[in-house]
Amino acid sequence: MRDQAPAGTETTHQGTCNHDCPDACGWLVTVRGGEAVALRGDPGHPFSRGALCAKVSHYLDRVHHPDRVLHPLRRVGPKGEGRFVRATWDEALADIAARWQAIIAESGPEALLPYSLSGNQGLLASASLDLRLFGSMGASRCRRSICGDVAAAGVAATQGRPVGFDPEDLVHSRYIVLWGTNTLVTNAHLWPVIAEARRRGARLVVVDPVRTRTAEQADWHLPIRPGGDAALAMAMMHVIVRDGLVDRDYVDRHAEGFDALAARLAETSPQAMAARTGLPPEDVERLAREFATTRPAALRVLIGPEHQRHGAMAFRTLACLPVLTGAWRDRGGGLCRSTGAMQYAALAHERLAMPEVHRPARELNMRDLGRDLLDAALAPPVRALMIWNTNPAAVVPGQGAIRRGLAREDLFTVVHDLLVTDTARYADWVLPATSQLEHLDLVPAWGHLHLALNRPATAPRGEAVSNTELFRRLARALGRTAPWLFEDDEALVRTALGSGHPWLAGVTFERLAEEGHVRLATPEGWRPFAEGGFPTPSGKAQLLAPALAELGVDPLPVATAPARGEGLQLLTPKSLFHLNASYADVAHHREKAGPCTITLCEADARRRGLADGQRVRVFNGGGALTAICRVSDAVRPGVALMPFGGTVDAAGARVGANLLTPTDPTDWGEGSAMYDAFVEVAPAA
Ligand SMILES: Nc1nc2c(c(=O)[nH]1)N[C@H]1C(S)=C(S)[C@@H](COP(=O)(O)OP(=O)(O)OC[C@H]3O[C@@H](n4cnc5c(=O)[nH]c(N)nc54)[C@H](O)[C@@H]3O)O[C@H]1N2
Ligand SMILES: Nc1nc2c(c(=O)[nH]1)N[C@H]1C(S)=C(S)[C@@H](COP(=O)(O)OP(=O)(O)OC[C@H]3O[C@@H](n4cnc5c(=O)[nH]c(N)nc54)[C@H](O)[C@@H]3O)O[C@H]1N2
Ligand SMILES: [Mo]
Repeated sequence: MRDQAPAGTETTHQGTCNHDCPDACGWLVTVRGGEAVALRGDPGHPFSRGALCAKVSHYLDRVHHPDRVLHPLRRVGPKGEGRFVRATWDEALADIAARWQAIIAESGPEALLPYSLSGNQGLLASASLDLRLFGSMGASRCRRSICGDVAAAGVAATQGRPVGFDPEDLVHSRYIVLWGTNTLVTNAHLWPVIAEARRRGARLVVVDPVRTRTAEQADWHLPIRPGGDAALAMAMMHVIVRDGLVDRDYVDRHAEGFDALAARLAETSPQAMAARTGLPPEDVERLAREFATTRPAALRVLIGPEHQRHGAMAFRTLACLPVLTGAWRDRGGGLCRSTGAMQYAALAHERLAMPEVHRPARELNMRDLGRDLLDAALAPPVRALMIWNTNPAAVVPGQGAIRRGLAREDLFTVVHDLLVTDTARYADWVLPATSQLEHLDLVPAWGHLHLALNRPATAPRGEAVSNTELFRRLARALGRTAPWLFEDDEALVRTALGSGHPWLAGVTFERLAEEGHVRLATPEGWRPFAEGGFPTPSGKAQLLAPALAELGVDPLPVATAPARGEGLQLLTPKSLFHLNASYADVAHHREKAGPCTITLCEADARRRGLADGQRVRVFNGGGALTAICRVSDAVRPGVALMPFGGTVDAAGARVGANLLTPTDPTDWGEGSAMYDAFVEVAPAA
């Protein structure tokens, strides 16, 4: 550790990015005199190979941010204003414990809502002592629903578990469809793998309503109508069945429900689906034939289409495609998605969570935070909120209601973060969190199979503490004594590694400390479903999924209709210079990201009398904000694009895209149909 190094000595430390991103990149940080002075990509990291993204290459600006929270802060001004004074940890912990205990005595433990997502996706930081502490208190549970749940639920309906093949195996693919994922922006370190596949002859297709940076680079872009994904997959399957391109041997042995599906597909020709897909039938014919006849053929997805009302059906239906064509037989063929489920399967995450000590408690969906905070009839009401690893005032749909809820005078809110976020501005207490340079953690990636150990490179700045240290301190302040609430970080890592899972064979704390990262030991040339073996009750892929009927969902895939609404459908996907709502607070980043924009096609702009560069008012029932209008054929008619992540609008008001997103649920999977937003755009007054 640099603390032991003589003054003036420069040391280099290996670490891993823990932002909520598939890439989980390796970095090297140079430390001089106890201060991190330079951070660069680790050329030895097998996936990120020395490259960092536009955000993390400036990570030290977050570490040394002039507004970094370095001490506990107690609110002095009104909620939302963001005025605080410094306090000690003892004062903060004593007050928090006393307030929680009083609330629990009056209203029961469910009146406390611990609320978190994966802002730090380290295993310790996101799913360890927090679950033990709040689970054993009987506090309300937070359903982390707004990222990936819907995609996973949809894929699992077809495959049993939402696993795909190793993304690095895309190098073997000869046909790659990036289906609703903007790889160059959201998963940039996969690009070299795709580029290598193309050098070896692969064709790259993008299915996205927007001509994204990724679509610009593809061989072929299909600008699908938002929400048209299930219809497109059904139309493709129609062609595949009609033209005899089904792998009958694979389907007969490894799938159930083919005849029922084939009967339904009679109705879903590319022509019949054209209004739903928004695509010319001849393009769909060609896509279907190319996908079915090129080997290996891969569908690459992350989450884009899940934020539509039929998001789960979209993923369920497109997971049927590689079953019909037998694409799973090939290395680099099948469905390629989040590797999170694989990493978690290998790690003893249940032993970190200790479900056996949890008391029964209600679950509140994070998507519904605004509604729940404002619901007087909720029994018990949410009276205390503990928030870490997320910034709901910026990232959760229905920003207006969330802020009204957070402003409730009778709500006691504690936020643990590195900066005073939009959410922290409403807190009674803001507690200082460590940066990724300052804590120990195990980082399971969801975009590749390398597991990393992140060791602290510097001491925590100020009085910052890691998430696990926060929960140990809270447990102590609450008078708890059970030893499992105080397990130290290294012991937690060792516990997580102790699953006995074959993919972790030979992986010890010592080895990880030495090497920094290891690849999960999946079998060489692993093809998850080459020989079937789907983890469903029958062991077969479920083209017909009886379990869905129990959820009130059609057990067969359905070519669901896109959402309809007044005005333009507003898509608010990820942007290059933001990591969700992080980095909006770093000044030069804000400049690079530029002001809040909304992009419309020429016809939609003309109809509203709008010109490129003009200041416009964007509004719907959720509220109104100011943006700069961009006119471009990169978006389809009827669609408006406002990248998500900024925390102020073009007039400087503290609002973002989620002011305009609805809180509607998805079909199943309990997620958020946040891209089913409809807005009007008019010249700004
Ligand atoms: N730079 C950057 N990288 C990030 C993040 C970030 O904020 N910034 N966030 C990280 C996180 S948390 C996640 S979950 C991943 C997400 O990674 P992705 O899933 O790749 O990203 P999204 O931007 O959510 O959506 C991808 C694409 O879906 C398209 N889309 C929207 N609706 C539809 C539809 O109905 N059908 C189809 N086919 N496409 C549709 C959008 O236009 C968008 O281009 O990115 C991670 N990486
Ligand atoms: N309109 C719209 N809304 C969206 C999306 C979209 O595409 N469009 N995407 C959705 C998706 S996929 C996601 S994942 C969510 C992301 O939503 P969030 O997870 O809330 O997004 P981040 O900005 O990554 O916020 C994480 C917060 O955690 C803090 N943090 C980082 N490390 C630590 C730590 O070690 N300890 C503590 N205590 N705090 C830490 C960061 O400083 C930051 O404030 O947003 C969702 N919302
Ligand atoms: Mo996400």
